[in-house]
Amino acid sequence: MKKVALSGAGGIVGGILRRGLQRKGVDLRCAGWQPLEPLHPGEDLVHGDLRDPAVVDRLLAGVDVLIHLAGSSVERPLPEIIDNNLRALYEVYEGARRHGVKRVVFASSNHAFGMYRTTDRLKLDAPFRPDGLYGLSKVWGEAMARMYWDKHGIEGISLRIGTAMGQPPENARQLSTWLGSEDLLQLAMRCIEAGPVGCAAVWGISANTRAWYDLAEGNAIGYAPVENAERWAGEVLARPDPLDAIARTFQGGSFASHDYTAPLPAAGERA
Ligand code: 15L
Repeated sequence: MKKVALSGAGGIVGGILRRGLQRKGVDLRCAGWQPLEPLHPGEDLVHGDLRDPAVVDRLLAGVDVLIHLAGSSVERPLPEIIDNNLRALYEVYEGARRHGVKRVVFASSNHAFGMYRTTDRLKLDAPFRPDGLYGLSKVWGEAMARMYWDKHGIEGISLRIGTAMGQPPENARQLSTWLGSEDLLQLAMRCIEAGPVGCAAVWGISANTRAWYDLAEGNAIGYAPVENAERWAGEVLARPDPLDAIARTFQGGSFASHDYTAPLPAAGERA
């Protein structure tokens, strides 16, 4: 049986996967920045700062697949993004080399594409258009996946996660970006179980009617979402939209409007 490590297990997405993957019988080691309360006696847990190679060694010894969620998950000042999302990821990949980890699943984000308009529809090979420093760090992460596959033969899957909060969509934007917990778990299981993938990217959203991404083109791991945010469209759209005009123009929402200084493009104007 494959040994799977999960970093960032103390976060929202991490918590859903920690419980869900163990329920499915995955042999899991979970890591958090802070010590994690065991879910059952003998749960395989580590904690610490992933910029420290000794912590990375404890996380990756004997591991076949790493699901790497750890890092800053929102827009933060540059030094924090560099430490948590660039340096820590580098240490994790170097640890993957030392320990012969076969596959790294990287939590990328829709924010690597957040400056596309909400009227745009994206394919998997769409050029990056990050909406801030956090989105930029995901471009770094996807490029690392590419390099460690090309130079070191470590398989990489970049999950371009939309909105996965373990709850129904809250606003109009999330009707496009939502990822339900059942689909999230299926996505993680496909990342563990899929045959050879080399270096691949997957849109991490549910089968949303209003998706901005082309799910019809398929993906290398056979992820086939079954949930759909549209189920909540009536109640979501009956509420006032909390997003401002800039956040409603770009796919990244409030990440795009944060520190935005250009003139707001007119509807239909090409950028
Ligand atoms: C993300 O990548 C963030 O980690 C999360 O906090 C949400 O903002 C999500 O994207 C989203 O776009 O809704």
